[in-house]
Amino acid sequence: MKRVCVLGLGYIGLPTASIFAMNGFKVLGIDVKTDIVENINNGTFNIQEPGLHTTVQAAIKSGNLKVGTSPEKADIFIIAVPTPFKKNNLGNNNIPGKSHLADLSYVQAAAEAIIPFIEKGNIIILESTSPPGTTVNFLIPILEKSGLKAGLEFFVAHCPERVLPGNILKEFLENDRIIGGIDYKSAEIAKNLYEKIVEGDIYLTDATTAEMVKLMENIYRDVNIALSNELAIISEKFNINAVEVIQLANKHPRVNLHQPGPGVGGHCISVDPWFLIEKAPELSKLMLLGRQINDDMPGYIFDKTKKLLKDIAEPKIAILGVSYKGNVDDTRESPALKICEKFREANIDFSIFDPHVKKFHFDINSLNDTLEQSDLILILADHKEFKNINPDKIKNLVKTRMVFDTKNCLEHHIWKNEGFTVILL
Ligand code: SAJ
Repeated sequence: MKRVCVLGLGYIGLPTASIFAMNGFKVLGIDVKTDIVENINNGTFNIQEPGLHTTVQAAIKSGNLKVGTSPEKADIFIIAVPTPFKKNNLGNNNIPGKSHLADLSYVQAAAEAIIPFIEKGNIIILESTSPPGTTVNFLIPILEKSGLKAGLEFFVAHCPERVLPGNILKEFLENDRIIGGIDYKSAEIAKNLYEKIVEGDIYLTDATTAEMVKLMENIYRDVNIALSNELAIISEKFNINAVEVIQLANKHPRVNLHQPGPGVGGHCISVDPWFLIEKAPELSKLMLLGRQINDDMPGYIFDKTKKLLKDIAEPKIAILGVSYKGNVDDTRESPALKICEKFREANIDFSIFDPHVKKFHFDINSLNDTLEQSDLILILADHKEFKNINPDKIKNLVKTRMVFDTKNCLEHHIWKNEGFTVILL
């Protein structure tokens, strides 16, 4: 039975470890945080992801998944730690390539932790999204401190994760995978491993190309969301509905405009473009502009909200949804946080309801408390629960019947029938 050691038990590492365990591998999952390990062992970990609790419990029950804080010898090491960015505070925030820098400290720590355990024939796989060149120029030198030679005595590949938060378990199995080896043999070994689990097709390439592929997938989305956000802002000038423009333009067989929104959040799409901008600042003009447009959206929502409320004395805003997108509890890089901070700075009263988020920088209240005496309902995440809010039931709770649906997720005709003014992006 092959032994797998997974480093990092977060959104990617924990499902990965559990799925390998459920497929007959002997898995040791490692996290540096003892509370994470304890919570996994007693079933109280707080990652909200459909099916994950059941899968983790079954994996532990099978005896194939153990979790702990220090690595052991294994045949396969999978590094699935976060690669966030660090904001540069040297005062040069506006210089492309200097403002946001990839933080590879978790990759470094994970790689250093396994040095004493690397043996001949092992394969080490980096799943974490990384700037181009990381596997070859950053990871290998650390691993070779083991005294063994990469490509000769042990093997290394980059297999970027591609799963969508909210649908991780399904996409883990079904999505095609890109495997970039530091050489052909490394790629082949990694492929033999993943094809035991993944139902999608597996494509082989070199490690740096695989890193670039992963970044471009998310950059493609970021730039296209920026395009639709720009369309939303331009549409306001012409007094037309951007959502309708998008729906109609997408009837063209080769057009796929994305959806505008209050900004791009999460730990992937709003972060990964910076990894490429950092490495090629003078060559990544469109990517940088896309990032800036999306990062400016919270400010636009704030300004537009203020305009909507300009005739109301001491208005109260009811904010619905503060996670970075619908049906997840994750608030990392959430545009809602920036919007709330702007309301606080401007001394505008607001209350928040979010059925998924337990912990946030501002208080989360009940739906009724949030809506009571409010002058504007501001939708910032498209949670499924919001579609079930019956405007007839809440119309007498609010003070002003006005809803700004930045995610275009309500049945607007029903709200209009109950006397609400509906504003879209
Ligand atoms: N968003 C829009 N308009 C859209 C689509 C999304 O404003 O048309 C916003 C969302 O509200 C959210 C952000 O963009 O704030 C990102 O959401 P998302 O659902 O597009 O993506 P993530 O960040 O949850 O997951 C992405 C996925 N990448 C792609 O779809 C190319 C996922 O497959 C990756 O595995 C993941 O990043 C990752 O870990 O890199």
